[in-house]
Amino acid sequence: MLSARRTAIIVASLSMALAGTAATAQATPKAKAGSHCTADLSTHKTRCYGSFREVIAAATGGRVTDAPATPQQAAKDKKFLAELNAPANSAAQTRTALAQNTVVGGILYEDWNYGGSSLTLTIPSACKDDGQWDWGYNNLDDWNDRVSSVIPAGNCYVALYSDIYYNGTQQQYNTSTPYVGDAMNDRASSVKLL
Ligand SMILES: [Ca+2]
Ligand SMILES: [Ca+2]
Repeated sequence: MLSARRTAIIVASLSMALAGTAATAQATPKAKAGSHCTADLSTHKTRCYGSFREVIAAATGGRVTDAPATPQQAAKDKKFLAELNAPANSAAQTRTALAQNTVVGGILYEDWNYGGSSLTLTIPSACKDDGQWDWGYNNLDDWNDRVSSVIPAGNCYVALYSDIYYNGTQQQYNTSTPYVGDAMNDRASSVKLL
């Protein structure tokens, strides 16, 4: 039988091995390519799913379950985009949306032309046309300096900022944008929906 001390050494070696793996992953920016996650803008919690379709099903509270298989297809699919932006079609869905933040406010993509990993921003209710900003994500954390394309949704415009807490240069995107432009590409550190 292993002594407690021997077990501790094995655990320590394993942790070191895992730490080594993490360091390698960090050194390789493409390690996370293809991950599809949601970020809840009122709690700042993120959650990742096996596919873009699963992200959209979760992000809409089960309202949109037939999203195109890839974000690239989704970006060009006008029927899907209309469905994504449609208001909840029953009072029960409206309540679910409010309880679970199941309105999509926008989608951020790692690569140009809606490629690579995606981050779907969820909000409790659609943006209002009042000239004020509605929702924000003051620190993109894992998504810092990665965004290359965006799709605004939920009656929101997406404003990207080059620094956290809405500092630095700012650019606003009012429609699906396959390339955020040289000035903002791989620079966004915070985002507002307005
Ligand atoms: Ca990028
Ligand atoms: Ca930045």
